[in-house]
Amino acid sequence: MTDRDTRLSRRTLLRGLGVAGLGTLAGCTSGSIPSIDDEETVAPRTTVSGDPDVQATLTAAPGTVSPAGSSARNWLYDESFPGSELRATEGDIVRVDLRNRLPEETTIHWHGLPVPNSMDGVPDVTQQPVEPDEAFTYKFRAEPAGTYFFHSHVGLQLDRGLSTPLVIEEKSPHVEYDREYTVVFDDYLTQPPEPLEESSNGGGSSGGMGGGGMGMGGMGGGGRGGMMGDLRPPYAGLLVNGRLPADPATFDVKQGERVRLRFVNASSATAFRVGVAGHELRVSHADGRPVEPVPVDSFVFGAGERYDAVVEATNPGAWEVRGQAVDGDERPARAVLRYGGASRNPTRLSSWGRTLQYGDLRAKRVPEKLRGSPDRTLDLTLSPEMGGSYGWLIDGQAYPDADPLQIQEGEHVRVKMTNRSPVLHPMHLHGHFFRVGDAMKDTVIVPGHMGSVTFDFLADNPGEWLFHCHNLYHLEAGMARVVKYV
Ligand SMILES: [Cu+2]
Repeated sequence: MTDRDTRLSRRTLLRGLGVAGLGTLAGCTSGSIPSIDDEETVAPRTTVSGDPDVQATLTAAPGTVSPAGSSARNWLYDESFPGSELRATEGDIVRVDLRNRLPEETTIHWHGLPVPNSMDGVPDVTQQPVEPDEAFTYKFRAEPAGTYFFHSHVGLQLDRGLSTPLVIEEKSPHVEYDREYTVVFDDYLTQPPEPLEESSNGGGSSGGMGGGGMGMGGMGGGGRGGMMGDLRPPYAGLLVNGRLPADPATFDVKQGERVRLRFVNASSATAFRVGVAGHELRVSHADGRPVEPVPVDSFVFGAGERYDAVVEATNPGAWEVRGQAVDGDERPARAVLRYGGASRNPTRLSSWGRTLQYGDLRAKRVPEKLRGSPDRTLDLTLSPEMGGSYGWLIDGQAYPDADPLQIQEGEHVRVKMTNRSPVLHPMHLHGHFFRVGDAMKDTVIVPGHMGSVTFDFLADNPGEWLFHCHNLYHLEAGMARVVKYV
């Protein structure tokens, strides 16, 4: 298959004074509230009218993927895996005509993007699913800028390959860079996905959670976590931009360039620990939202999370971009950051170094109304189903047989999640960004073993929005609720 690495060479202007000023402010106290900007509050999204600035026709159909000599029948958008990146500039009107040539119904969900509720792509909640040989038009305004992806929200279709990166470019980025690449991590299933059952032997296994200091020692397979944990589909490998480690994607750079890497975790069931050998990562965006740049050596992200990072290309050679499954024993996903003239054989990552923590993230802007105490607090327990069947519950209920979480427009809503299970859950809220710590995100990992995470959001986008675990198999087994404006 063709190399789908996205290349874009560009030089952007830094609004230097503003950035310096915020940096000083942010450095004052840890835990202080970042700069407040009322204008950043996302207004309710109404259906957009007018001619589109970006228009695409997307055909969902069976196709063949063949990373590194393997071959699998899959379901794809426009026969690409992952799909060919869709790009827009912030403020653009985007129109996508989906044609369903699958043997089943389907939808598209624009992950992270607060679109009008009717465009959100959740079957039987925001739309009737699109039947085979039928079509559906999605139309929305591309804002705010950020790194996103879109995917089917029907059943386990995401794990068949129906996902595509979506980049909305800023008009005025807060970081400078000369070149950018989109780096999509995924898990690779070569057979049709099946719901997991307690009796199934998924092939991978389990174990602890994302935050723990998993070192390099346990790598290279063999190390199945012994703890009671999660089932895992029988993945054939881990991918970067649709490629297995034996035939890695290559990101060419020139010495002296600043390279923006847009990392997307488009997997169905894998949290990745990611690092680039020989280089520091200056994390500039979390789930597409700008943050004060924070230098780290590595980060962990769960299914549905995104990070952008700027790498200074000051260390010539060929270097491994590595993504190790936190809870799987597959060979790590890899790509190559390659300077001109370097060999294709990269220097391996030798240490994870300092790993990004959520507490390091400081959003450039947080809505004014998320300061202070909430109008409503939802206290939710995440837990496995007891009694032998494979199921995942939010507050004791399994979607779709679950009560909606009711909120009212204009409220400051707080959601507190406690994880009474041994595995991590990347929890995702549709239609809104939420504040977690001092970051604005749309997906957040709740660690296992009584891990607890609290986020706050402003109820500013009326409708019915899914709130769910982005581990597809947990979602399919019930780990979702509808957040309903009443
Ligand atoms: Cu989960």
